[in-house]
Amino acid sequence: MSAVTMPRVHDPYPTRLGHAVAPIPRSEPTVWGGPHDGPLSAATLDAYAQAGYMIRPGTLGANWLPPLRQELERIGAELDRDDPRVIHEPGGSIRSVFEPHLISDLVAEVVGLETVIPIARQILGSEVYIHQARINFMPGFTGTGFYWHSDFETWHAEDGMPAMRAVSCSIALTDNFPYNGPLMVMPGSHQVFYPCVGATPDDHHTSSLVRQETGVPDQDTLTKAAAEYGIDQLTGAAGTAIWFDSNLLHGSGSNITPLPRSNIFLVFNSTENALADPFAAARPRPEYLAARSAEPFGLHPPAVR
Ligand code: 6CS
Ligand code: FE
Repeated sequence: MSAVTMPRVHDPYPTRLGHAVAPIPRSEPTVWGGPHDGPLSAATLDAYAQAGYMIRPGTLGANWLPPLRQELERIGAELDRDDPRVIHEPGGSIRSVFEPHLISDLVAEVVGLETVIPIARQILGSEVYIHQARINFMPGFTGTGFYWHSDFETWHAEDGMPAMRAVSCSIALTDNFPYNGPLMVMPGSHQVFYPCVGATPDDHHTSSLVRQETGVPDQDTLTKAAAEYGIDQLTGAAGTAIWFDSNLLHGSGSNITPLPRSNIFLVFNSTENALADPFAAARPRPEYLAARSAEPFGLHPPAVR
């Protein structure tokens, strides 16, 4: 038999196209587990499935915050300026650091907390692994936001994530006020996939993590989505987690206040949703942006030394 590449049978979520395509209804559930699979009640799971997000204050107790803030500063200071895992703001300050859970034991401990991993497993109804982790530092005065996007659109197109079976957990390390660039979401928008126009540029990830221009819905689409779903602004004290579906439309504005806004951002994917070849990019992104081994997190505790 000759070695031909078989075309993909059918992509339910086409994107990065040459022309506009109408929105596509989601074909899989938002919540995959039930009330007996973890700490969340049926009512909480229902509310999450409806809105596509939920807010969990006290995910990190107050005792965690000072050591974690210190750890973040240490990580930021210790990593090389040209380490690819470090993303800078246009003005030069650090915007994000990827793979913090592999750099810091303390951050790895956060992933395994009882207020974190059982929720990821319950929502996704399976074992889970970290698809992507980052620390976002939004400095005061100069922090820039993230334009409206669905994470799943990027993970599907550029990382080859097959289904919407991933959930993000953003844990605030500083207070989120309405005025320091907090997350904004369109509740309910996770039920629709918005195909985006424009092919993925080569090495897109070197620019998209500072300013995403490919893989974002056009203004007309966003106007209609905002009219249909409205916009919620998510504020809360340090230690609060925001859980949101991989396909929820979200973004944030800039932060010109003196108050920085930093968070630990963990993306859990189901071990049953392992990455394939990218659906709309020439090659997969690096491992620090999209882990390609779907080993369940925490099933094999490290051997006692
Ligand atoms: O690249 C990522 O994986 C994430 N970051 C951006 C700016 N957009 C897509 C996704 O949320
Ligand atoms: Fe995002």
